[in-house]
Amino acid sequence: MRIARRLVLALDVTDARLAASIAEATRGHVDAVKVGWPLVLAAGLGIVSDLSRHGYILCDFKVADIPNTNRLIVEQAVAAGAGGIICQGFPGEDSVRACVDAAGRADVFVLTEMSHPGGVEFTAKHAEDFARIAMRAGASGIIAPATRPERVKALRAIVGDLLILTPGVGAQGGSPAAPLLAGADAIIVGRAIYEAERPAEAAEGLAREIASARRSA
Ligand code: OMP
Repeated sequence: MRIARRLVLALDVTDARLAASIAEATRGHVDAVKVGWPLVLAAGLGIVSDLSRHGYILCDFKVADIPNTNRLIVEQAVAAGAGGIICQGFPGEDSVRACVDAAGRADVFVLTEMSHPGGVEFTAKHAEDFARIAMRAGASGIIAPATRPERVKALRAIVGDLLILTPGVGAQGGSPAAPLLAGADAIIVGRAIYEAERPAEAAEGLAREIASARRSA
């Protein structure tokens, strides 16, 4: 993933046409569009192929199975046009490595600590281990919580120059600037953009906040 705008759109809408129009309207403001189960279950995997003609698609399938099944899932996502895939770290290093091997030139991002309140119950306790697995398995990056910038900082110390993408901005209460100042490469934003009356303006507003965070860094 090429980071320039430091913003990833989480396109969690369940209407293919709406998805296409929001992706198109916000294209100039985002580095990638994250497509997950809500949209793929509603519109089919073909939506990944359609959207990938216009930019980088990060398939958020939170792949979390035995190595062979992970491989099969990642192969399907890459064949559909995914530029990157999100997997879980908890199934272990062999499962993450299977994703990386199957991804080929596509990126694999390992989810570490989740951004929602329940993320502290289990994922926080093992987030550092998941980050180390990402390093050892050759992943491109990790997902870390924008809602807890201090955790982004701690995870940055582990992953060196791997990419860190941080969801939890806006609807989940995180600010755009804090995770970036803590060491994240980009923020992942869903509802604050796709539920806005004018998604392009919402993305533009975030871009401005990102730029001012950069200036104050
Ligand atoms: P909003 O809360 O609407 O901005 O969406 C956040 C997006 O990031 C959703 O697609 C979530 O599934 C995803 N996400 C989290 O919110 N928290 C996490 O810990 C991990 C993810 C993710 O893997 O992308």
